[in-house]
Amino acid sequence: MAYFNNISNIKFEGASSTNPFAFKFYNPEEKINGKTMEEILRFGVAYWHTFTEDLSDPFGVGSAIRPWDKFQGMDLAKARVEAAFEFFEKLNVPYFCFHDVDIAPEGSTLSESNKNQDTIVAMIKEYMKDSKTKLLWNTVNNFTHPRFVHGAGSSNNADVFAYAAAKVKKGLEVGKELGAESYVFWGGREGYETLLNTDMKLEMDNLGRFFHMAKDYANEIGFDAQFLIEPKPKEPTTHQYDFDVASGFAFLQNYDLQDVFKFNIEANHATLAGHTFEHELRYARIHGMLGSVDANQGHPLLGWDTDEFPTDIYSTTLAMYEILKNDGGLGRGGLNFDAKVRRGSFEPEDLFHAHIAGMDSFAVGLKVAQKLIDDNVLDGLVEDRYKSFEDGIGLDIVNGNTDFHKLEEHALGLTEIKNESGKLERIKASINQYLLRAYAGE
Ligand code: XLS
Ligand code: NI
Ligand code: NI
Repeated sequence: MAYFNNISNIKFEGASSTNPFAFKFYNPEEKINGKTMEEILRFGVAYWHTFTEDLSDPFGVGSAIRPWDKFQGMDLAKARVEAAFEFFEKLNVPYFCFHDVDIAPEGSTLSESNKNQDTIVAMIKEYMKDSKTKLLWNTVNNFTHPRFVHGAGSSNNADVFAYAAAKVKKGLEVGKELGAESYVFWGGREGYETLLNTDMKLEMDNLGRFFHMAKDYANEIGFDAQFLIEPKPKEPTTHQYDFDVASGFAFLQNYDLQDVFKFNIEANHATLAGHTFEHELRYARIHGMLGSVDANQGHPLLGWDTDEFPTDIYSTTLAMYEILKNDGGLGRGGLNFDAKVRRGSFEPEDLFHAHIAGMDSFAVGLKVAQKLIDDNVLDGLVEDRYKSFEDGIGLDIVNGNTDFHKLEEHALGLTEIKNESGKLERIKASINQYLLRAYAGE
């Protein structure tokens, strides 16, 4: 059965196209520095926001009109799979991502839930045979159901800890069955609401144990996906244990998990943590921990994780700059649109417009970032800014050939300290120039 009858395959038509159902900048075959856009950007569709989401918000019920909503239960789950693969094909997207509960309804027992999942996973596997779209990552939802009210891997209740582990065990099996590139742990309720009733040390230790057992099981079944932690500072808890990349990295090192995990970095989580998207990408990149990206954006006037589709090309440019600079690019990760259409964009075709907007925005970002790198726009300035570490006392510092005695001696000998301009406005003007040149097709 077809669900998007009025929409045909989305093609690249170029910057001057007026067709709302065409890519203006994302040309999957176009090569950038020897690799195609499709290979570099590795776009993924988030199953939950696209096929399961009803667009409700804390003040309003769902508004989404979805042609598959006439079904219920397992029939609905099956209809969503049909719709999903039609959507993937029409959008020509290489990847998708899901949580266990996005694809199949939870049963009244764990074994019933597993059985429901088995049915849908088998169906997805069949569809994947005739589709180019592969599984970027899967995960399990250990946060929505009331049993997770006090957390999952960091719950005070050992039964809940066990239940969460059983769900992840199944998630790892499903990931292996469908050939997932990565496996995500988003700590939905891994944090606390108040310290007044919380044993923080035990909760964090347990979380560490949880991750080790997950890795052991993945090894046991031969599931070699890249494990990813997705930091978020708050929501739904007041404080999440994987607050941002820096605290997540400290956690991983404390529990000797730094070689097992990388980070899945979400733009909107970065801004909720008081960082820019590119800060989080840079922090992960310089530590060899950049694994994948949840591509979205927050609203500058709202404090909530609004998960908007990314359309800010300034931000996508700086993000792509970090990604291109990352050793191996996105590796086994990708750009997963963990993004939902606005509540007012409730028509099925809005799902296409939203993805086209996001894909075009990252394509622009990719092209501009590559130019900034090719023309040495930022690197040259940065290198120049740190040139004092290339010889003399600076080189001694960098090589570890100095100590406080020698540094004091150097300082005492200084008659004048000269700083130079950081040239921020010049840099920003250059970025604007490169963005506008991209529009002009230069
Ligand atoms: C929620 C998270 C979630 C993860 C997957 O804020 O972004 O959607 O990406 O569980
Ligand atoms: Ni996310
Ligand atoms: Ni999020």
